[in-house]
Amino acid sequence: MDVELQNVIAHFPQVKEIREIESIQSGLINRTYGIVTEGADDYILQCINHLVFTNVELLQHNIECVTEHIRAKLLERGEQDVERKVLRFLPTPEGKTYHFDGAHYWRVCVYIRNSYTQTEVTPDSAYLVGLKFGEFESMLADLPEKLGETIPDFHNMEFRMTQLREAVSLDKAKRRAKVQALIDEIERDADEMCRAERLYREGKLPKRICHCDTKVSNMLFDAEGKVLCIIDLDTVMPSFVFSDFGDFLRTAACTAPEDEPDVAKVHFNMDIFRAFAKGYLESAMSFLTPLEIEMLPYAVRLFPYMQAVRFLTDYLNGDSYYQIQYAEHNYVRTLAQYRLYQEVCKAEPEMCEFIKTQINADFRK
Ligand code: GN1
Ligand code: MG
Repeated sequence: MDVELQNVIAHFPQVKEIREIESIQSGLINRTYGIVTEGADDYILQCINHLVFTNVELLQHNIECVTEHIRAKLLERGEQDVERKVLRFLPTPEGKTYHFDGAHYWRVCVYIRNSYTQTEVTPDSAYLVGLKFGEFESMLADLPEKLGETIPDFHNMEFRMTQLREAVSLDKAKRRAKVQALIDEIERDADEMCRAERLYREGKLPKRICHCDTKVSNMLFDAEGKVLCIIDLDTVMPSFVFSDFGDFLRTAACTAPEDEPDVAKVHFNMDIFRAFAKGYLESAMSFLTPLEIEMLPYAVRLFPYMQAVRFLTDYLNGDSYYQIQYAEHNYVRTLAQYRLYQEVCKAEPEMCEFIKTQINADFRK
């Protein structure tokens, strides 16, 4: 067994009688291991990528507040099997939920027994996922602690435009000429796509505690396909609810991968949209403001647009943020996300219509 890992685990005294430590492939950001023990509980060990999450103290503080709050809510409403419905991070003897070994930050959480992840989305699972992310936000709506931004300005569209404009003017990788027409197109919609930030400054749109990485793979399901628990809490922070709504549909309702080279294959799947929106509204309607609800279709446009801007920025900067598999990968990703944005724009009237019918149906109850 790896001695370095064993030394790290020694700082989490609850972990005893280790049988095996295995490397787990999950996500591109943190390094993850499974710890199998002779005892009742197994564990997940993670090395936190502190180049992406520069303030680990704040990150773990957020996660502690969120998991404790959700656990208390689940207990209060008499939920069964609570330990499989919210993550539990182990304390070190110093009373922290992470250990710094001089170079790396580590944390351990209890492995949730008999849980499974899914990668494909069907309308049935999209409905359940929508219900669960809405419930997640709803449970955190009265969180007494103030959470910080684990990645400052993560989903701030004005900030993402500033980064793009900087990349355009520096033109580090000498790729600007090739993408100038696309930059011009993006600029045409920039003002409109930064609308949420303006409404926030005017006090018309709130920020709430959101997950900010809503993917179906960030949920654990039980053997019957019921959602158990939301995982990957690193980006839980104050944001517009648009983050959770829009980013989920960006990946789940797209008919092609986010780096599809043939943009003709990129379409927006309205069945997934309807199922997810129905579930989300069922659990989130009670706390959303009318403006937040009205702007949900806008959120669906915002995320492919923002992702196109982020990929294009990285392309212009010479590919320093996103891992690439081939030279033009970020360019291909940009075009696919931009095509998705255009497809979503076409679907906007239909989305608005659907949201309206959902609200009316709710009032009639
Ligand atoms: C990154 O690594 P992953 O897939 O969880 C990025 C997201 C982007 C996504 C695009 C911390 O997420 O914001 O939407 O790539 N996460 C970070 O594939 O930048
Ligand atoms: Mg992630």
